[in-house]
Amino acid sequence: MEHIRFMTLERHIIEGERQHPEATGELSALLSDLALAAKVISREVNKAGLVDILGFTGDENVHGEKVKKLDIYANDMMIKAMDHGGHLCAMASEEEEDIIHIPTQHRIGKYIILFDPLDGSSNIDANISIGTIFSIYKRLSPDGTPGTMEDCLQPGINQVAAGYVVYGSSTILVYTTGADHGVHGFTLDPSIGEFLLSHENITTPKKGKIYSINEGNYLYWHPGLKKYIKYLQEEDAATARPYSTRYIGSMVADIHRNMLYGGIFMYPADSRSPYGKLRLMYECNPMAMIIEAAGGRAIDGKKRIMEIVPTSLHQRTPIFIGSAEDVTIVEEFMRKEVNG
Ligand code: P6P
Repeated sequence: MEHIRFMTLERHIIEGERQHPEATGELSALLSDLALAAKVISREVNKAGLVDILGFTGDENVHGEKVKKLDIYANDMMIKAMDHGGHLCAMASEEEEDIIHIPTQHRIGKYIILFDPLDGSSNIDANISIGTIFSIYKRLSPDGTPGTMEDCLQPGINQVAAGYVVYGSSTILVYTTGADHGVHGFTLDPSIGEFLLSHENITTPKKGKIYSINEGNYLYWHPGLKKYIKYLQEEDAATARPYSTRYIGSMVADIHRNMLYGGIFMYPADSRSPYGKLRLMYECNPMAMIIEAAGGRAIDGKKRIMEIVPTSLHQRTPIFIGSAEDVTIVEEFMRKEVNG
């Protein structure tokens, strides 16, 4: 009988920690606290249609966007699950203007976490997959002191861990602690409340046949991008064209699918939004760490997402992310067009 590995997320984290001789167990404990938040958020997301937490709160978040109750709930759960574990010196959230300090009664740790508690929340009422995205760094400021904005504003190459949770037909948590330790996916079994290893060592195909972009913005795109999309729509069996277009409007779900099947997700800059829409620190950097660890690429159109030196917590960046060859082709289309 095939030996089924009953590997829980907690055991996987601890076994992964053993591969890091310098590990103190703090990162493992932090990831476990995160998993608890994901379980609680998953429970609420999966019953959102039944409980009166749908609909707009009437409030607006720091970006002036209408906020759904589940956004606030997810944000509160993330903070409550991690603010007392003693592993963090501060946090930052898409839902909060400034950094979130650790309450004075709790021990201050050596990590920083930045997160989007519920990305894609405009899809909640239509029961479309949404997600949580997180990015973890080691602090730069002296141990024992409150975390600082400088601790948060580190380039993506400094991340020590990154991951996301997709609340879809099932709840899957995907994380990496770096390319040399791979990307692993865990599916929540709600009957036992455990995330079980379901996708070990995820590697993304070098080239795919799917492209994901909001074509409604076509008029405003860079000319090289227009040419690239038309190129994907031409017929050429040797290069698997025409590609299929798949766009859920939920970054985590779109990128998760493309990482497994192959393909490219794009949220470009355009003439109306010079920096695109997606946030560098808690959307693009963590997704970039994961896709690179899975063998893919993530650029802003010119350079690696993870090499962008951040200047503000909520800054946006264009992003082209997915199968390495597909990202390289669109990069070439845009370079040629600029240089003529
Ligand atoms: P558009 C969801 O609101 C989100 O932040 C991402 O999850 C998603 O990829 C993107 O915005 C969709 O934006 O402009 O295509 O609706």
